[in-house]
Amino acid sequence: MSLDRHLIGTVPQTREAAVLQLYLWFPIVIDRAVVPFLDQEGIPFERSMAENRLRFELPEPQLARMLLGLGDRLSVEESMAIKALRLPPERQLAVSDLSKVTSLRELIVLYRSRWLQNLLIKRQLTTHFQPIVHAADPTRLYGHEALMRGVTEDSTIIPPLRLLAFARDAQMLVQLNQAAQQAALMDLGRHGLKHQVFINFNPSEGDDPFLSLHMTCRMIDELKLDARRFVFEISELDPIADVEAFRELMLGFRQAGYRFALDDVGAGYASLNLLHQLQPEFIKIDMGIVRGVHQDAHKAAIARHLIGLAQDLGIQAIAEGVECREELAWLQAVGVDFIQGFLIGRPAAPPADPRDMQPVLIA
Ligand code: G
Ligand code: MN
Repeated sequence: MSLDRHLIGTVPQTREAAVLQLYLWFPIVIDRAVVPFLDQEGIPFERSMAENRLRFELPEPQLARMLLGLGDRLSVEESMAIKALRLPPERQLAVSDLSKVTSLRELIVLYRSRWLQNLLIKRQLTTHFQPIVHAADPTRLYGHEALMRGVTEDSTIIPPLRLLAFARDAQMLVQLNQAAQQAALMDLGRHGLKHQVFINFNPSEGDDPFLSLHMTCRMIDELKLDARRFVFEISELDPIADVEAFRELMLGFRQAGYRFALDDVGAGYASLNLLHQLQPEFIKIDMGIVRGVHQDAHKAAIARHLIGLAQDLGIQAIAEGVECREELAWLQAVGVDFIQGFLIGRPAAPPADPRDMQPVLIA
């Protein structure tokens, strides 16, 4: 498939010696978080107190695991302050090597990119689907939100935030999102889902915000799926560079039958502007406002006004993160259109059927 070639074509090939030496120099004292981690993981190292330096001689896979672990434990600032040098095994450190010293941060980014490239090449992405139901009858399914997950060889599920953080570091957001959207379309068929599909889409990735969307729509065409089933969720957590251009591009997709939702409304800073600028077909009210809405006068006022605003503008409102019956009852009374949340079903593959929830929802 053409999309595959695009994906793999962008992955640089690398070849490394089996064992590498690594030097790490610490700015003042060797970070107290680092040594306990190395001990706990049983990673051998040689320590020079005089130079505030650690030296490792590790097989590359172990080196990679260590660098990923350090990446999780150190802040960006900390890893930038630590100097790093990789050398072939048994090579003595020479003055000429000093020009090759980088920061530990650079090495972490390099190994994070490799890890992510490997995941994409092996297609270790899967999709969990979370039901979105009609508020007036929560046993009636309206559609599903497709949520990306990584899945490693030993079936460990990797949360999307980790994948996105690695992809941002590696400047691979476009590839990751495209692969996730591709996986979502395949998984949709695998589970025989027939309703609406909400797909997350991040407009601030890469140079062309619509590149991955174009690819996804081409695949929807190729799979002979109905464009009117698809809603693209625009996250407003990252600012959109050129809203005017963005809105014009949306037009083409709308003419083909696609619809848009503004995601996380209430959590960002520009949602009200984006409402009139982008005129989405749906808003998704952020779970920060929804959770406990029945017992918090401020959240209640905000939610009521957002839902009223949506109604005035002819936009359908989806409440996200509904976890208890009291929240559901409050939202039904105020007239929200759709409900999503753990009360109805967690993201899962295959997704829970809301008809099985009847006793909980009606009691
Ligand atoms: O921002 P976005 O709408 O894409 O967020 C969806 C995320 O919210 C998913 O990762 C999902 O696991 C999580 N989520 C969905 N429903 C609930 C809920 O009822 N409670 C909590 N705490 N998280 C939820
Ligand atoms: Mn979303």
